[in-house]
Amino acid sequence: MGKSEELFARALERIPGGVNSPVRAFGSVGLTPRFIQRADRQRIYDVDGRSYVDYVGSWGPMILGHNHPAVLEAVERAVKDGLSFGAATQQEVEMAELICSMAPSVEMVRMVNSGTEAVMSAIRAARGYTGRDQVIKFAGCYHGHSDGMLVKAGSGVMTAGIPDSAGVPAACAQDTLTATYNDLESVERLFIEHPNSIAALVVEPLAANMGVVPPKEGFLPGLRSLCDQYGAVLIFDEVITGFRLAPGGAQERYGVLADLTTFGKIIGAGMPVGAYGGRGEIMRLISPSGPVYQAGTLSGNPVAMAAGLAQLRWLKSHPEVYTHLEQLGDRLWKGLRRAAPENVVTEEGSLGCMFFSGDPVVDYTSAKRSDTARFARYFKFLLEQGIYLAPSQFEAIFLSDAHTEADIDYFIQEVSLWEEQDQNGAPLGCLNKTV
Ligand code: HOZ
Repeated sequence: MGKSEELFARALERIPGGVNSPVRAFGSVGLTPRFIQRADRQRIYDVDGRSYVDYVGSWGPMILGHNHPAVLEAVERAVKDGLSFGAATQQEVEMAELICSMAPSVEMVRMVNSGTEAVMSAIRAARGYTGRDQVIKFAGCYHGHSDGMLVKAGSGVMTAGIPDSAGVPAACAQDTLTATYNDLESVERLFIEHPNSIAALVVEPLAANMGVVPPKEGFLPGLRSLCDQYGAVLIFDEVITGFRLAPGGAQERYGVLADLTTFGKIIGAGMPVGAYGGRGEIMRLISPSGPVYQAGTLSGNPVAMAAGLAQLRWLKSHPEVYTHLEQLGDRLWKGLRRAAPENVVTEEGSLGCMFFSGDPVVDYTSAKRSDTARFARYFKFLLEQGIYLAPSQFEAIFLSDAHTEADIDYFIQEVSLWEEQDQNGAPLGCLNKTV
């Protein structure tokens, strides 16, 4: 038994499911999790001495790779000044100014501690602004684990095949209306049925929690018009796409502006951070300037702000990072299509994924058609060859500026090898190879 297995056995005794977040459990791929000891640039290292090229990047925030010198240096400096004050700081003002300068529709912003908190708070702001209760979300989009958002959610709940979480009061779930991603008619129907009671429509502008599902042409502008027509607040959940698809996120890339936007871990460069922001008219309703209450002792934590400021400043002043991410993405997505032509590769910039189904993937229903047993075999093979993907069909491959063309070519080569073996029903490669 390796050290990871030993730790997992111990963890199962004291932590539900042995993990602190379900997608880490490797349950859907029939394995036990690798316990990670350290990371550097594009690689992570487990407690058994194995190393992997990391395509999870802490689920997105490590866009510059692990241990970027500018981020590390900023954190080291901040730590010496104290870990938390629960008081106003200069860094959080600078962070708010920086976010507003990068995210096109954000005039004011409030820091929180996670993407879940950001979405929960943005929805409360939208309800306070409109005086309405109902919210539209899309099947397969994931907006964290607050009560109202656990309806046909993506990510871990989709991986576990849980359509609606236990423990969510019916009263909370009944204010959540579910539409079909990439299907404007399904949205319009809901607005027609509930013309005066929808406070907000929340959407991942590029869905990245049911695998990666890009918006069809016209979908996001259509959502913008419907929200304007019916007086609902358009919330873009950019926890995954923010500062990644472009310096101004999906809104810059697709040219559609939201009223409110939620951000997550990428702002903290790996530290626990989230934020929500948008039009001043709505954000001024947040306490203490308005009646919508939302608070947090650790919000705007100085060490997290130092890390995030360093990362966002780097991204803002180094546009070549985005060029590199596009080039790496282009190379990988094209290569995967060549290596496994009968599958579907969906992608946008530095985010993508492979579905094991021949049909186009445009929404929750088509995403769920993927052969997850095949995904599990692909995942296991790649893990054994030192390539670390998210252990679920319904998560994205995240590229970072620290990845190299050689990493990408290795990935493609191994997928080619796996594909050949899997098609021929041959045994998988050697177990536990250290790369
Ligand atoms: N759900 C997020 C990724 N799609 C974060 C991973 C997690 O839940 O731990």
